Parts: sequence; structure tokens; C-alpha cells
Amino acid sequence: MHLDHAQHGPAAVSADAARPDGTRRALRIGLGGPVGSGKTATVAALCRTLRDQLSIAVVTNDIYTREDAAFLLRHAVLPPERIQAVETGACPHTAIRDDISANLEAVEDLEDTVGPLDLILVESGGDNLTATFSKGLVDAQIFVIDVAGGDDIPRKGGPGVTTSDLLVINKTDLAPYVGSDLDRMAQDAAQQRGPLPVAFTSLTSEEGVGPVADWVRGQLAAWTA
Ligand SMILES: Nc1nc2c(ncn2[C@@H]2O[C@H](COP(=O)(O)OP(=O)(O)O)[C@@H](O)[C@H]2O)c(=O)[nH]1
Ligand SMILES: [Mg+2]
Repeated sequence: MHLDHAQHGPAAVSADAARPDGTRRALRIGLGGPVGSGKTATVAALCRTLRDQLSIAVVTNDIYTREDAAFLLRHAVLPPERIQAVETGACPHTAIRDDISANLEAVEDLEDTVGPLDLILVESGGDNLTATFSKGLVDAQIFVIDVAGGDDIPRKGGPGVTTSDLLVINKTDLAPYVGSDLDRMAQDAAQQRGPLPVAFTSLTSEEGVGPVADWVRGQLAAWTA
């Protein structure tokens, strides 16, 4: 499936909102984007910012390794039983869009073993600008790009840039060094996305993830309403 954003309201509900026992399942948020843009860094910062208020778990996707899960474990952003790794063995987008069974299994396993959960973050393996999540897997998706990848990326569009529920433009601290024009990126992103939100972040400081954490809180409020 591909994103269908005819309406720009809160993200649509994927699959069943209730678990088999009738309790509400966790909100699932996917993070996609090119290799190295800062997806794992965003997941880590979100966990550190939100873990005292929310019950959180994470699923990571890597092609042949468990590097991202290992990073999150090393940095102890959550207890180990709250982090699961999926090895996709192929282009990352296949496991988040085409055959989501391994990811769904991981998500449901986390709900069973460490639930009840408020929030599950699913990090895609790094992919190209066309990778998006199935709505059967996540309720909302964040697309992470960075200023060092070129300030023309928002202008180039693609479904991640144009239709993700939140576009994160990360590594703003590097803009002066790579000659990226943040105003231009903001204008291009607004043109591509209409009313859909954009967050500029730098994860070099603890508060850097603030705008993304606020957006996640808003999604959760809509989910639990
Ligand atoms: N300067 C800078 N580096 C960052 C920022 N966010 C992430 N990084 C670094 O960028 C590299 C890739 O980040 P990572 O989260 O692994 O990217 P992923 O492949 O999208 O998961 C790592 O070395 C991070 O420390 C940022 O805001 N500023
Ligand atoms: Mg990663």
C-alpha cells in the first residue's frame, strides 16, 4: 500500500485499534528516510524524552544486522526487553510496506510481553525517498531527512517528503558547514506538503528532539481520545 493522504487530519487508524482482549493497543509510529539521516538518533532521543511519561517499545529494521537495536541497547534508551530487531534480508521498504508480517509479529510480541504499551516506534532500515510504511503496520509516519543530504531534497519530493505525517529535517547544526539554506528547505517543504507539519531538529542537544516529541504527544492525544 502507499500513503493516502486525501485528508490531512490525524493519522488514520491502521488495522484494529483494540487487542484481542479488548484493551486498546499502542499507537504505532513509523520512522523512515535515507541512510544516516538520523532515524536511530531520533528514536533514541524520543525514548529518553518520553520514557518517564509513557510506556514505550521499539522495533528496528536492518538489512543483514541488528546494528540499530544494538545501538539503542548500548545507549540504554529503554530496557532490553522493549527493543526488538527485524532483519529484513532485502530492501528495507519491502518489510515495512509489502510483506509486513515480521514487523507485525514483533509489534504484537512486544505488546504481549511488555505491554500494556502507549507507543511503539518502528524504525525502517535506511532507504530511498520513495519508502513508506503500510497503514496496516503503523498509524502515522515520520520521514527523516537531513540538511547534509542536500538542501534540494524537499524540492525533489517523493512520497516520504510529500505525504508523511511529519517531515523531520535533521542536523540543522551542520547547515553552515554544508551550505544548506534552511529557509529554502522550509519553503520547498511547505510547497510540497501543504498543511502537513515539518520539524527542523538538531540532535546534538538533549532538547533538540522537542518538536518531534510534541508532535508524538499530539498524535497520542488524538489516538486515546
Ligand atoms: N551533527 C549531527 N549529527 C547527527 C544528528 N543526528 C544524527 N547524527 C549523526 O548522524 C549519524 C547517523 O545517524 P543515525 O541516527 O544512525 O541515522 P539513521 O541511519 O537514519 O538511523 C550518526 O553518526 C549520528 O550521531 C544531528 O542532528 N546533528
Ligand atoms: Mg538507523
